[in-house]
Amino acid sequence: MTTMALQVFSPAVEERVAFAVREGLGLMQKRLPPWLFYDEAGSRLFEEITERPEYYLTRTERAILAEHAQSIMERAAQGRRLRIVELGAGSADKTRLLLGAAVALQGRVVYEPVDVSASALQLATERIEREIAGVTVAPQVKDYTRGLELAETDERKLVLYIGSSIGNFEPWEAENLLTMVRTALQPGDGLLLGTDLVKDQSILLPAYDDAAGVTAAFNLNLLARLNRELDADFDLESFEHRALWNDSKSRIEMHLVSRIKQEVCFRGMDFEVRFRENESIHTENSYKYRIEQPEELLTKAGFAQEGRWTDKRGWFAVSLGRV
Ligand code: AVI
Repeated sequence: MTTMALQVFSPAVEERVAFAVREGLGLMQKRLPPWLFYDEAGSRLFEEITERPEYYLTRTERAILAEHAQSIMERAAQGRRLRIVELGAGSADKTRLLLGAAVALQGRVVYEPVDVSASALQLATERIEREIAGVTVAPQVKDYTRGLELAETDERKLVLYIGSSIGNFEPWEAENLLTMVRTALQPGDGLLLGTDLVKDQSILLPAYDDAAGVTAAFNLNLLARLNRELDADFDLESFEHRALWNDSKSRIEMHLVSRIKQEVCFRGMDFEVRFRENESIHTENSYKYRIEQPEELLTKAGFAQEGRWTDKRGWFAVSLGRV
């Protein structure tokens, strides 16, 4: 049995899922939080999304890191030895570029990925230790959104928060999260932040509604998770995936829309929910930033922006903030 399976069936996780359902599906605009996407199947589907041709984010950020990893590391280190912490490490794929650059700069590096998924961390640890000589992995199984504790070390810390995960938070939550990260750091430490930038809807929308239907499967998997974990009876065929661009909020929204009027029963928690035809559950926001906004966000959280790297098309930005 994998550690992920242990986590899914632990009472704490189940209670959190049940709480999110009761709270979110009782609202006028029904909502479910995006962390619910990431069970084992959902994490796999997300990895698949990142390989879809329409999902430009991962490719674009990877290209920025491939081109600038060395200067990013030099700028972050400023002559000191770095220790690299990554929030929400997942499969830690793009991180390898940065770790390679850190090893080239200082010979060896300690890498501390922080993630709620023990199985994802285990995979990342094995792969990185096997593939990059000079990296020592010190994984931390933790939900970083609920607090961050970092060991005091002589090294300068660089926290990686890449992949535009910050965009899945409301602006006020994003500011609180980065402020919390800053308070866990010492003066001189840094934060490397990846943010997706505003662009034409003709690019944005397909990224969240790919032709192969992987994003649709990712969204609908959330209902399959509730069926399994809370003994709900969602008929997945009677819901459809919808992605839309909310211009006034500068975000992509993902919804699950009920094709019919129906009632869904959560037998595991004595709870029922009614849906009108075309009524939606809002499952995710993905904020897209104007080029000046990452710096504003860093500043509000108490960092000074020290560097910014973008791709030629200006689709994605990687920013370095310093405490
Ligand atoms: C994890 N996060 C940055 C992704 C995004 O683009 O907002 C999640 C995602 N949702 C649909 N596709 C990818």
